[in-house]
Amino acid sequence: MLIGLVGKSNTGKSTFFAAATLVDVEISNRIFTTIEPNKGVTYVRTPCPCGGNKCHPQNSKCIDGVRFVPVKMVDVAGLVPGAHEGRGLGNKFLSDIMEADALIHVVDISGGTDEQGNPVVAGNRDPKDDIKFLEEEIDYWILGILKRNLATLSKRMEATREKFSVVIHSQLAGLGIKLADVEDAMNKTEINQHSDDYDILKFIRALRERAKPIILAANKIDIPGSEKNLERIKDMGYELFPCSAEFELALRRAAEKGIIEYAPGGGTFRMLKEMDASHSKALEHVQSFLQSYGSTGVQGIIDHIVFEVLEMIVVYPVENEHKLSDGKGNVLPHAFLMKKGSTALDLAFRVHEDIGKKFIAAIDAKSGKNISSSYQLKNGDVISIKAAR
Ligand SMILES: Nc1nc2c(ncn2[C@@H]2O[C@H](COP(=O)(O)OP(=O)(O)OP(=O)(O)O)[C@@H](O)[C@H]2O)c(=O)[nH]1
Ligand SMILES: [Mg+2]
Repeated sequence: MLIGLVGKSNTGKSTFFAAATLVDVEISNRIFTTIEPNKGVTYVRTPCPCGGNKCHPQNSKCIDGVRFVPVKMVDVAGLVPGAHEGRGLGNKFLSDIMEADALIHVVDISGGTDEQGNPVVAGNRDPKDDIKFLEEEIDYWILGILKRNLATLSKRMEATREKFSVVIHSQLAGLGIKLADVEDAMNKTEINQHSDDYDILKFIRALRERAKPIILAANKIDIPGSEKNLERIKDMGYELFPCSAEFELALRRAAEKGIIEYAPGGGTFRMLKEMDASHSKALEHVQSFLQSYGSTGVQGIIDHIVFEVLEMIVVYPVENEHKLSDGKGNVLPHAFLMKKGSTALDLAFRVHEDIGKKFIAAIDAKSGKNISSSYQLKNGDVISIKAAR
């Protein structure tokens, strides 16, 4: 699972990335700070079936009964309108987010960056004007990829009698797009090998909406005036998720240094060490922000994209359904992210291909009941799979 951070330059993508992954990356108030992509690991939060009692995660973390499951994240260079015509850094680096399952479009909701990403006085730019261009740039980029070989592919199609959807799918294979996504978008828009750019773009839009969902992060909500912009743009029908990447980064770094106790996504923190006046004043400011907003919003956006938009659930395979452990006695060792609708058999294959092939039965460890191979997994299920030896 990979989440990509995209948007105009200077909106706070790298700050969001650093807050989410604690990877040290360059952050600055100038245009095109990031050129090469930053890659790291972030986590989604979900209640752990251990309920705060001792467990032994091997591929994730558990803090006080909250399981943090890893998800990859990539932060790329800023995109400017007209990138597909070569403006700014162009859109070649979009290939860095090619394999992302979903994208977070980071918008500067304070209106403090102009069209290109240069800093301006907050409120001087309408953030609404930054929302639409990104989808268009991504669509034109996909159009470029598709058209590059379309003529050759059409000939191949005539020769091999392959379906048009298969040909298109092979052309877009590097984008992590499934054949079912292509077929679905084709049914909605009816394109064929003779379609013009206008119709192909309609198809691409339908494809992108399904295969690369984008959610809008309204970043820099801590800056005065941002709230007004947020409400105004929400009233126009946009769904925006407010956040302050800067505050989340400050909290996570302070927690890392042992200055405060803070669980990512939490609504509060606890001071552990005395601080000088300016630092403790800054943290007081963050505390009062948390009191009004409930959280910085960063963790909530990551959780939303994985659980709601991508419809994933977390499932815990165990060997011993009584002790909820693996063969070595590790309690709840593995937490797997799986697509909603996955079955007990899918989980068996996920654990190991051999276990999938030799599947005999499965037990729902919470109820102790036998379940069939076609049982649809629920979020938080603890499942013991029995396979032939
Ligand atoms: N007030 C405030 N400032 C922020 C926030 N997030 C980022 N910033 C500031 O915005 C500026 C740009 O941040 P970056 O994270 O470097 O932005 P970027 O989108 O990665 O920029 P490029 O790499 O150039 O595309 C920096 O000065 C950050 O400190 C936030 O939530 N609140
Ligand atoms: Mg950056």
